[in-house]
Amino acid sequence: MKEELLAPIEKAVLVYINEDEEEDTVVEEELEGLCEAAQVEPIASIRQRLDRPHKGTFVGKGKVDEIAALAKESEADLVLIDGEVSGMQQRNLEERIGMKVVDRTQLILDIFARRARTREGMLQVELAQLTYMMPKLMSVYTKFERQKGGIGMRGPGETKLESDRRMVRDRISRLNLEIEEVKRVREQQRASRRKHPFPFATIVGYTSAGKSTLMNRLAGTDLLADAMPFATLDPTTRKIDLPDGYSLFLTDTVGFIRKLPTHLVAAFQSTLEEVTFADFAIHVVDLSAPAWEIQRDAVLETLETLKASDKPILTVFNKIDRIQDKTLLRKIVAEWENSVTISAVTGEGLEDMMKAITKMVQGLLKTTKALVPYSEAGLVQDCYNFGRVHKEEYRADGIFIEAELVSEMRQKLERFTVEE
Ligand SMILES: Nc1nc2c(ncn2[C@@H]2O[C@H](COP(=O)(O)OP(=O)(O)OP(=O)(O)O)[C@@H](O)[C@H]2O)c(=O)[nH]1
Ligand SMILES: [Mg+2]
Repeated sequence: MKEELLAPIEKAVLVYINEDEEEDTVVEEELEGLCEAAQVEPIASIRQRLDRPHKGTFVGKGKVDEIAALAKESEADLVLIDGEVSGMQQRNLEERIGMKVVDRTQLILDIFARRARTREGMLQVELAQLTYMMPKLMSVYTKFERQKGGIGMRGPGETKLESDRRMVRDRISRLNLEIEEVKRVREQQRASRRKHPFPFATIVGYTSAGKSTLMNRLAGTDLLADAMPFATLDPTTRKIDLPDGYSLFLTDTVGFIRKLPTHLVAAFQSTLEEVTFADFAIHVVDLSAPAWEIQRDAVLETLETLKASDKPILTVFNKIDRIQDKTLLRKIVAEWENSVTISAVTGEGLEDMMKAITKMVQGLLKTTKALVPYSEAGLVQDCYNFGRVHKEEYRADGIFIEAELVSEMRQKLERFTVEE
């Protein structure tokens, strides 16, 4: 954290390119939030409505001159383009503007680089940065990139960006191998969690929706909850207790954003796909965000990309302490299947949410009756640990047990099940 505070704040001219005027506020607020998280200070902005980027310079030629003038006049350190700029476009822009040019993808990668704490996180960030820089490295070696680091150049990959293409390619394949290894460990962890036949859920949602705040409330954790985007990068899993003796393993993980850069999705596959292994998802939506519908849909689209859209979803509309019009809440819950409204901060609505989660868990459990031999008494203990026991009787021919269990645990008991 310390070096972050010491890092110089870079001043930027922001270039907006969204076509739809109605999205202006959303797009502006989002880019400003990303800037804050990357310690970039927006000092001026300019806009061009682009239905598609210009081949050579991304924005139109006249606009490039305007940007150059504005950047010079405002004494900016860099120009930040709210889109994905190709290597050639970036080089052309930098030459004509006479300043470092960074795009939205680089900005997001930079934030991820700042946030990465675990080895897996760092490996994934470096892979994303290198695969993104690779085509650019080919010819894009401009004097600005050679000069110094800063936004778009930070992170574990920083020094490597100076090396030649072949070295970068070698590094990418080595990273892929290392990530494979980390992935294997993660899969083993998942498998061993599966040995504890618990229901699993993952909290998903747009960045800053309140996922970690909710996790802290439910699991008593002390995870960083912060207004800045991408406060959470690495997943955390905890067991939580639900009403009536049910329980659940819950994971808090990285947030999503509109147009999540494809390089990030590819590199962060193993973090992002945490949700694909869950029994169901808890989708947290920040109802106080003016663009909550756009955010909700962006999350649903990302779930589709991750092939997790067929999971059962409990939608949790959060931050209702900021909503004056309470009739709106009832309307939303009525319209949106399997949803609740809460405030993770005040605790309002949490009881209903717990009931809704318990119902999701109950949906995963089935009641099983079994007569377990005394030699296998450990299985009975498992029923207590991982399920909900209704009845236990010590009989001459074994322990009779009646319990609500997830399918993995039911399979373990299959040999001994009885009809009664
Ligand atoms: N008013 C209000 N603020 C909330 C509520 N829940 C979360 N917040 C605030 O929203 C901001 C983001 O919360 P986080 O819990 O970090 O959100 P997140 O979804 O984990 O975000 P990332 O990990 O960055 O993707 C913080 O400033 C929280 O204090 C709520 O119910 N009401
Ligand atoms: Mg978080």
